[in-house]
Amino acid sequence: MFKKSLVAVMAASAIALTACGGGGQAASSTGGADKKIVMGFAQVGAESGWRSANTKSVQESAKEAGIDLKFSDAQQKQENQIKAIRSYIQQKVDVIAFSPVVESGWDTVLKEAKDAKIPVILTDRAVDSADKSLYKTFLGSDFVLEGKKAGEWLVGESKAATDTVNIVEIQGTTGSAPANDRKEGFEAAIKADPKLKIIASQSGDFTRSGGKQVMEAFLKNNPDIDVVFAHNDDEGLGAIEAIEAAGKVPGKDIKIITIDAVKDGMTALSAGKINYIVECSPLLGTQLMDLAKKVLAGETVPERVVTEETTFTQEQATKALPTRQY
Ligand code: GZL
Repeated sequence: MFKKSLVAVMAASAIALTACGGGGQAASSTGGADKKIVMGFAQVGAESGWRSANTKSVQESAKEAGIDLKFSDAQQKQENQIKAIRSYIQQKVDVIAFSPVVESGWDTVLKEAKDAKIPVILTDRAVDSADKSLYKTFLGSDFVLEGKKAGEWLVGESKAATDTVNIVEIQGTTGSAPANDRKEGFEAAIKADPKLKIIASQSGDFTRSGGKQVMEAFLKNNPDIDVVFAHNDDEGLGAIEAIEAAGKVPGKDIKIITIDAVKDGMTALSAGKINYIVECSPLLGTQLMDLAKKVLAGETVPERVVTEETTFTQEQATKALPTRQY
């Protein structure tokens, strides 16, 4: 009886060890030769169509790459992301990847990962840590360029205007890299035309409800709005609801520029309710898994990997919609 139960206990603990993944330590039944990479991924939340598409891309790519993915949703709270990263460190995963909800406040937990010899990959959003050794690479869009593209389109559209063009800005999550950088790029671009004026700017937290609430307030306090610059499609879609409720025609009475190019945004663009969308691709999963494998194989990876993306007018959106992946 005793002998049997001892064997059972030993077998169980071997399975537990393998399942935990390793940070390189856990043994596998074949001595590590075919040990699956274990990745801990701390996602921002599920705040927008973009985020859902990004989560799908990460999860599907992990499966295709044969990587065991541990996934957490922080409901857009930094403390939840930090908790998740700490739990991945305790579980001794092989690699940690995350999209920092805001730019600041990461040095301590990233140092803990470094001390535990677990490499970290930033995906989608950046951190403002001065110590670049805290992460292996940052894979994501150039948000300043995205804001610049949005501003440049408006400069082109406003050439014939004689009066001031009143712009309201619905910003993304306060303190996030996309919100900071898109604002910077847009403001730099519209400097080219002194007629273009941002008369109000407030965060809609990258959500549709946030965009609607902010736009309702803008409409109440500013009788003469010409343009909305929304930091993502979801805020722009919320703004459309508020504009229509106020009896105005979105895309005509008030022009709308957004960033992302998710299906719902592209549908509104194709219908003429949005006037221009700057693409921000959420399909980062395949590149993320490739980078993780390279990092764990000890290969050098670029400090920065910028994702490819384009822009869409109404006509281009109508053409692109049928084959859009997200
Ligand atoms: C940008 C990403 C932003 C999207 C939003 O890479 O972080 O967060 O633009 C999303 O839709 O919520």
